[in-house]
Amino acid sequence: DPLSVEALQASLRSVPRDGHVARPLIDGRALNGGTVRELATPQDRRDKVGLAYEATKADVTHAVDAAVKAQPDWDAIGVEARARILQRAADLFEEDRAAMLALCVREAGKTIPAAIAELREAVDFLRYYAAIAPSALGRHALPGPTGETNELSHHGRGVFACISPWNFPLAIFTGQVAAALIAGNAVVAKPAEQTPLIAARAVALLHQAGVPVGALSLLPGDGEQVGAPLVADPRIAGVCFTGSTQVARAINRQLAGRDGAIATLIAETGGLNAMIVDSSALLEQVVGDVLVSAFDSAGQRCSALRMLYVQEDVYESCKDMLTGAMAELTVGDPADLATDCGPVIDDDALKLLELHATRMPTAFASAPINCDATAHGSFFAPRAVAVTGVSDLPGEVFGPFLHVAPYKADRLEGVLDAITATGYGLTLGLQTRIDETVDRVRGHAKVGNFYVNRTVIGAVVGTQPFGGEGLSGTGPKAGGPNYLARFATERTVTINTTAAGG
Ligand code: TXE
Repeated sequence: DPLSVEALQASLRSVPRDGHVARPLIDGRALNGGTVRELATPQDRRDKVGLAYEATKADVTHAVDAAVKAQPDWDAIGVEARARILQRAADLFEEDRAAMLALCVREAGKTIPAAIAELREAVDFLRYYAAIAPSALGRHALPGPTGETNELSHHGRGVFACISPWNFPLAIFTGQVAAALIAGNAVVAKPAEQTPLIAARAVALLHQAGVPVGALSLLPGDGEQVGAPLVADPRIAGVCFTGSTQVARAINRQLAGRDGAIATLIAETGGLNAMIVDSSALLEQVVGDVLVSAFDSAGQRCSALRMLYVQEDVYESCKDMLTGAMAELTVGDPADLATDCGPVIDDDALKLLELHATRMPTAFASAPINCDATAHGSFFAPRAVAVTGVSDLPGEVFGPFLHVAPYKADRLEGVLDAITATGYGLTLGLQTRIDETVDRVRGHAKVGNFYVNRTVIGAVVGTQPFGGEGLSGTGPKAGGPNYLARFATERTVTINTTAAGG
């Protein structure tokens, strides 16, 4: 089976370990850029992956020039033609899986199963948007009086800036770009500075599939040098952003203050996600779900579990079971199939987690790191600390760090209020065997994705469209039926069919 984990692991070895390059790619031309960034694996900084030639300010302007020029033709070919191109891109992504997976593992420090899930999600975005776009963005006749016809149609807004994070360097990058493109926009994409290589690979395949080179440009570089000037360009009609709440705010302010069109902002940001476990829950299952929710991808998911509330009568036994299970986690080299939890993205992320640890009580449970791995990589031992509640957290803590608190059964609404009071509203989990509790929590929770008796991560395209409220983002949900409409503008055409010569 060519898709088995073992077969993929073998084919990964055929991909060059070093020498990958990302350059500003504008109108099909690969440019020299300005700053050069050396990219190494998060698991071992001595292990180089490649180089990024980062875009200059002039490159940003040229990319928008090319996009403005290419957009009308791209819009005019129609949604069915664009859908065929995205389907072809999905095929190419699947054929290129060894290289894509190798880059996810080496550039982003993903474990092999996490890399496979990421590639799957990227392909799902391409296929799902291609499948729904013809009806979601098609032409519709509207009812009206005799003597006239009315029609509603969708068109690209113009040029979209797609600004993506490092934690899903392939899936989120592809999802944003695919949505913006299929709606008829030209795209200037700025991947996270930590993960431009995988983005460059994706762009090459999208071009090969038939996306015109002017309609999709790539600008490697960081937020300040490339992201901010891109957003500041008055010709940008919309920004699709995933990342921190703070940067989403900065982009919003910048869009509000600049000249040009009133731009659309679609932002998917952080979370302070909780799970509530009552005393009817099956604790064996709870512990398994908690480990995956909190520590998969080293906790670097916006959906990841940060705050576990356990009803007081099962609190101590739940902690004991969690302690035992965490000691069994394998933390280390993500390329090793036995690894449950790999490194965090870089030393800045590591320092933030270490700082947070100094401000929290001592961990009651942790997972041992494979010692060979720590010396040259950004490894943080997954841990669990006891707190009084979510208000003890300073904000989003992005890594394998779980906070646990007891609650009294008659304080369930109080717990939900505390979660709401954080301002974030992304994922929430509930573990219970009482239906009435499901209804109570469901009626009270202000979150985008509510999960019962399972993990809080998942977000399967087309099945659990993903996105939050409040500090967690603007909506609509990625991978859902209403997402594409935000990338398009609507036009009506009314024709008086009784007019002379008409
Ligand atoms: O995100 P940033 P970072 C959260 C998480 C993490 C924190 C910082 O809490 O610890 O954010 O991570 C670009 N104008 N999440 O620094 O800075 C930037 O180059 C335009 C949650 O990686 O928000 C990158 O491409 N663009 C999250 C993208 O924005 C700017 C995933 C995200 O970077 C910019 C990642 C600017 N002024 C981090 N500044 C999730 N929801 O999954 C930066 N960028």
